Amino acid sequence: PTDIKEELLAKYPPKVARKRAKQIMINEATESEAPSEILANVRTIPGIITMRGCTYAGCKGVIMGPTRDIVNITHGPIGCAFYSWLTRRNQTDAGEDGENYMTYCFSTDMQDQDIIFGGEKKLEASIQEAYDLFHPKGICIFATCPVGLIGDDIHAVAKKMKAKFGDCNVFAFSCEGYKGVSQSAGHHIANNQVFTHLVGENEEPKEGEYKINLLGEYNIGGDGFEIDRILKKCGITNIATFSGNSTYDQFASAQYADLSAVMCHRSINYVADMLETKYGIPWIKVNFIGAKSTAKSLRKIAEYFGDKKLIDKVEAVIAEEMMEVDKVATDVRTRTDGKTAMLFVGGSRAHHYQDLFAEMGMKTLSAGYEFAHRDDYEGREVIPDLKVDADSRNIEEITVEADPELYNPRKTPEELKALEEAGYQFKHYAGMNPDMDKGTLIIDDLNQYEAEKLVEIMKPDIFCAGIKEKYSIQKTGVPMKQLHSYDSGGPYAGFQGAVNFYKEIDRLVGSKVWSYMKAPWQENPELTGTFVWE
Ligand code: CFM
Ligand code: HCA
Repeated sequence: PTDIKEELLAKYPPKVARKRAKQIMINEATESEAPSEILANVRTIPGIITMRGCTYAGCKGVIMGPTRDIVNITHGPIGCAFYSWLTRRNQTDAGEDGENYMTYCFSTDMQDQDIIFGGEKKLEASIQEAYDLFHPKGICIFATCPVGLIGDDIHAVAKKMKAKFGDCNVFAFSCEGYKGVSQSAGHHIANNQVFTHLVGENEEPKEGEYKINLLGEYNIGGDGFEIDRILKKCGITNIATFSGNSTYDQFASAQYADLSAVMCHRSINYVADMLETKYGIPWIKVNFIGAKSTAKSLRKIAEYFGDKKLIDKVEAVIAEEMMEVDKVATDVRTRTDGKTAMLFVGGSRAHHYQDLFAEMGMKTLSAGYEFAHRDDYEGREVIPDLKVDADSRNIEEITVEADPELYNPRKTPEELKALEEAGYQFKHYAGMNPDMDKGTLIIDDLNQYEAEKLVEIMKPDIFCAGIKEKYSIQKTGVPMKQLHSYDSGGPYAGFQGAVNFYKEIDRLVGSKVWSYMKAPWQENPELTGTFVWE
């Protein structure tokens, strides 16, 4: 691995190589020159073709995108709205009320004159138009880069319109694309505003047994539907999913859950903390990617409630569901055992999906996140040591206090202690690194050049990333699976999802088609371009 790391860095000028060296880690490295910590959540070096997206994408697309009954208006040039319109495969069930605005693309369509003279009036008119047409429960406003540069006060406009309507919650997000170093800043901006303006609004308590919130699950490819199916079968009530297949009312009722189960730690861990501080709801980390992880997560939820009825039900559901899972896993393993994978995805899937590959007997050679923070690699223990820089300081940390009426610790200190003494871990995430083999390569903010180089050197049986990586990897003759959009497949979460995944990966790594494929320049060397570094 040290040689591979050096080979990856060899092409860079010294200054770039020094910085990238801190973002490429040999797991549990003993070599003295290897860093014991990874550099993450820092700016991408200009000129490098990153896999990352922008802060607006993280806010409007990732967090707010999956909520169907809020009208999301992009304040900016039309491209920002158009290119973030239905590009994530977050599915939704429009429900009985049928209120679903996801299929619409709302934008103020800023023009040159709005940039010069200001866009607030146009924004106000757009909010009015959306309200008159749909009378939604909520309208959200998203700032794009030019809005921040010209200084439109989107929050003042939102406040004014909310007061004017009286029956529609209007609030805004200062999520200009450049606001942070990646999508991650956008998650934080979105979640802060949802917590401030929406969570807790519903004054009518939610009924149900074993009430949980599912945080950081976005229903990509129907993952949330499969998780909901399993939870329902176990008798667990899901009050609110943040934010897959969610509604305004779900966010507004989150204070009524008795446990927060966190899937994607990166995009939402601070909301779990805020729910605990304000309402007394404890949180645990779960993972529904992988059949074994799903079973483990269900058991963890059941253990929290500690009710024999639930514990027995969960065991019965696991036993029933695992029959099909085991049957398919045993079959595919005859072909997939010992094969290798690389995973480079946003901020949690590069970790979670290793469990699915492990169930198929496949090894992860190298993995990394686009924009996760050190705690997602090394575990939450490092949070107190995280360096605050100019970019992270730019993202607001909101102060939350116990709600004078609604704060209610769900467990007594004695109950919590008893659980912890039995090995139960609250607020715990050990990160990706401990789950990876010694000597594997962990790389933050991988780029186009390094992706191709890695594949060339290590020749994995499958490479997992996003759409920007897909075709360049396929041209190297290695099958590529998108773990963002699932290439139109899915769900991959839960038990049925695991079965879907095994079958698809089995087909992909077993296919002969890749070995027959030659890129034009491999057959006609004269088409090869050579870049000379001066
Ligand atoms: Fe969390 Fe996500 Fe992900 Fe993410 Fe994303 Fe996504 Fe992702 Mo694409 S919230 S960090 S910002 S699990 S959109 S549903 S697939 S990069 S690994
Ligand atoms: C985003 C969304 C994205 C992009 C996926 C991809 C998603 O980052 O804005 O690059 O293929 O999951 O849709 O992560």
